[in-house]
Amino acid sequence: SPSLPRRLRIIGAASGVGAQDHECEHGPVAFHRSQAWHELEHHPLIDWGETLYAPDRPGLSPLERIAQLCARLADAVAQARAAGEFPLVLGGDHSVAIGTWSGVARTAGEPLGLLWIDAHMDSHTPETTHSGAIHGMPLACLLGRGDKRLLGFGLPGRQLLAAHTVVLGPRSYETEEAELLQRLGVRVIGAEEIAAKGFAAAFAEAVAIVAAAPHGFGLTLDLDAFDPRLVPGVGSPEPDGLGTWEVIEGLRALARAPGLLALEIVEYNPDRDRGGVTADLIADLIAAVAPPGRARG
Ligand code: NNH
Ligand code: MN
Ligand code: MN
Ligand code: MN
Repeated sequence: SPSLPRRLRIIGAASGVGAQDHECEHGPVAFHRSQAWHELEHHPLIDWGETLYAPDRPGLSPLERIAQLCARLADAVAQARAAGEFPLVLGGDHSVAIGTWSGVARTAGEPLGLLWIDAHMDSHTPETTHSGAIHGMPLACLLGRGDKRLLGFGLPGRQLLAAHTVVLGPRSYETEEAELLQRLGVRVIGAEEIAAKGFAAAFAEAVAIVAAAPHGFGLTLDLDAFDPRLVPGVGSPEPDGLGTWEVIEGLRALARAPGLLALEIVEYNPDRDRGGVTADLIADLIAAVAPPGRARG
């Protein structure tokens, strides 16, 4: 049965410095100004909490800027949960996941399950990355592997239970990150497996694994998981990918799971959006997890 309606608090995390091009830093503000948000903002149980920015002081490295943003994001997420609200983080490049899930794990008091939907695996360490981009590393950080400056915002050690973490949808990755996930026992359901068994079956299998985590679980959705012909406004488009309707339907079902603690949607790049279709999708995804509420007026 559905858990009690909780207010959904959107927290923008306007970072682009974790990616090779920085355009995703405009994602949260562009969405906040979009027609799609304008139609959603009257929902009585959805509020825009705040938008956090990576500090811009000269002399800070990308990693230091991300570390400072993630520290503040972890606190903002923890505050939302302490206030009884359901945090929904909107990025920004995917490095912000380090802050989001550190904050959620801290309030849960134990490592979490996490469903990571992405065209990529985001499981490099500074030793294995080919690009140097920190948005290619956040899942490794949350599993306790990576630069120490990115590991201190949540629980000591790790924020996730590898046995209750699933990467769904990857179709572009490097062998080192695939090997790390395999070593740690993370289930990866790649694009080929999804094509073979169908999205609904793959999603159900992923949810069964993450929702079995004893202290709750989350979902992080990298918009590049979708087919860029349908969802062009992303930081790193990759050919092919998921359909939109199947994922919206999946989220509707997921929102009823009692253990779902937070949601994150990342890598929105408004500069590549066409006619606001990606902003429309973000609004549909938010509406899919929002508690039913009568619109005012
Ligand atoms: N694996 C690549 C890297 O390390 C791509 C990461 N890009 C993403 N991740 N958009 O979701 O840079
Ligand atoms: Mn509102
Ligand atoms: Mn990603
Ligand atoms: Mn990605």
